[in-house]
Order: sequence, then structure tokens, then C-alpha cells
Amino acid sequence: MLTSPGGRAIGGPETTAIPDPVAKEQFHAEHDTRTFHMPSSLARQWVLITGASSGFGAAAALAFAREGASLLLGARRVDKLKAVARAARAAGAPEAKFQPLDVASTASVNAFAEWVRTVTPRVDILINNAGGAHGLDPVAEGKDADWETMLQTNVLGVLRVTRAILPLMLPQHAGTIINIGSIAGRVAYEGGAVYCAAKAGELQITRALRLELCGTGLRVATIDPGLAETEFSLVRFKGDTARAAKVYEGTQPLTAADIAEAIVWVASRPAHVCVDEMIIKPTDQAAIHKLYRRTAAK
Ligand code: NDP
Ligand code: 8X3
Repeated sequence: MLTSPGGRAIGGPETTAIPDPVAKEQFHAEHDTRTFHMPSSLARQWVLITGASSGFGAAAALAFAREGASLLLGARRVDKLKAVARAARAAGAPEAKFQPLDVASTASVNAFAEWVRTVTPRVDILINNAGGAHGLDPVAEGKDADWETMLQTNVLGVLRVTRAILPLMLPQHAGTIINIGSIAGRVAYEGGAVYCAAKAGELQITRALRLELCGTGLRVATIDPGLAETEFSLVRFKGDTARAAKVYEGTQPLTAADIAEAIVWVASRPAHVCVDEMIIKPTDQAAIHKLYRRTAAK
């Protein structure tokens, strides 16, 4: 059976045209046609993922690793990055390197890019994933530190990392930039003013960058998820595990693996295909304010 990318079935032994029954038997003896793998288009591609220490970024690292891609991983929590890199190598990544990265700091981003150059002269796929929400206060009660962190990471972080890594992508005249936005960038909600503004910023940066890079061979996509259970709410509520758990109570949110699968799918389209914008929500979330709960959250 043919499988690709990543070993998914796309055919069966019956699709192999071998008219002679003896030759057919010999063929099947020599080849386990159920596990015949076509090489993935992502094999040995260099994939750079920001925010790879947890959630979507960590899951994407593993998903790309299963495709045989080589990884460059960045985030602030190096112990977590180390564990993700180890798991990625076990999952099939020829190389999985990591380095501390704070996307809120130009100096850190530039130092990270310098380190990338010591590992590889080229980056094929850039996943701008680092970010998140801080607080759920209405504007009237908003905290400067929360506002600044959200804008620094979700908006300026995408800009800084893209600016620093583009020189490693442009010479190939091919490559993929995937920014992780949110449905919050498309629809506002109470307490989300700055997070929604930040993700709306990410969306417009993605659109502008696609225009700027038209003709270079690089494609730019945004993947905009709805409710997904990661460390997102734990970070938003500053470590309050009970409050974070309530966000997902009684409903079936997306998982990090769901988003990782979409990221890999977008990155593995043929080079002439650009998936501009992808919105992915849980079936239980028909709209940002319409979330079905089997049990009422208290
Ligand atoms: P997590 O909190 O699990 O992951 C966030 C990642 O971003 C971590 O790896 C964290 O690493 C990293 N990060 C945060 N700040 C920085 C920084 N200053 N520098 C470098 N890395 C940073 O949440 P998710 O996986 O859910 O979030 C990933 C992205 O998806 C975010 O952009 C988020 O806004 C977006 N998103 C999430 C949704 C959800 O419901 N979960 C829905 C839609 C979008 P570290 O702390 O180690 O630096
Ligand atoms: C995360 C989705 O709806 O919690 O970006 O803001 S939401």
C-alpha cells in the first residue's frame, strides 16, 4: 500500500499492476506493499518552529519529525525544548536542534538567527507560533504588562523572527511561512481586546507579507485555530489551573495534534499551492460565543 507523506495510506496492494501471478507473488514476497513508503516532500527540509516548548509548537515538531524533517526549535524554557528535541529525534527527525529564544526581544531573535546560521545555511519552513494571551480583563481594568507582552509576542515577535530568517529562505526561491493566528483575530470578545487586536495584527502582517513576497517563490499562510487545550489558558490565567480547566469543561476542544496535522498539511502542499488562510474550530464551537457544553461550567 502506498503511503505518503508520513505513512498515511493512499492505496492498496490491489492497486499495484502486476499481471503475472508468479511475478505478483514474488513482488509481494520482496516488498511489504502495505508498508511501502514514498519519501515525504518534507524529508530533510529544515523547519524552524518558535514556541516549540509546548502546545502547538511541540506537537508540530513531532509531526514534522515523523515526516523526516530536520528541526530548529526555539522558546524560553530550554528544559522543555530539550525534551521535545529528544522526542523528535526518536520520531524520525535526522536533526532536532534547540536554542533559547525570546521573541519579545530583538537581541534574542537576532542571536537565535545567528545560531541558526551555524547549523544550516537555509531554512525551508518557518512556523511563527510563539505567543498567547495574558489576562482576560476588560479594557477599563487592563494591565500594561499584559498588553505589552501580548503585542510584543504575537505581533512584534512574528515581525522580528520573519525579518531575521527571511535571508535564509529567499535564496532557495521556495519555502513556506506559516503564522499561527486565531479566530480571535477575526472576531472580538469581551476581555480579549488586546489579544484580538494582536491576532488581527498577525492576520494583516500575513497578508502584507504575502504581497511583498509575491514572485520570490515563498508562500505565506495563516492557520487560525479556535478553542484548543494546551497551556494557553494556564498562561492566560497566570497559573490558575482551576480557572484554566473551566475553559474546556464539558466541551471537546481541539488538541495540539489537530493543529500540528494542519500545519504539516499546509507545508507539504506542492510548491505552487498556497493555502492562504485556514480557520479550524472544534465542532462544539460554532462561533466564538457559541460553545456547546455537555455539562455547564460552574
Ligand atoms: P502554549 O502556551 O502551550 O504554547 C505557547 C508557546 O509560545 C510556548 O512554547 C511558549 O514557550 C512560547 N512563547 C510564549 N512567549 C514566548 C516568547 N516571548 N518567546 C518565545 N516563545 C514564547 O499555547 P498554544 O500552543 O495554544 O499557543 C501557540 C500559539 O497558538 C499562540 O500564538 C497562541 O496565541 C495561538 N493560539 C492558541 C489557541 C488555543 O486555544 N490554544 C487558539 C488559537 C491560537 P516558552 O514559554 O517556553 O517561551
Ligand atoms: C485562542 C482562541 O478564543 O481563546 O486564540 O481567544 S480564544
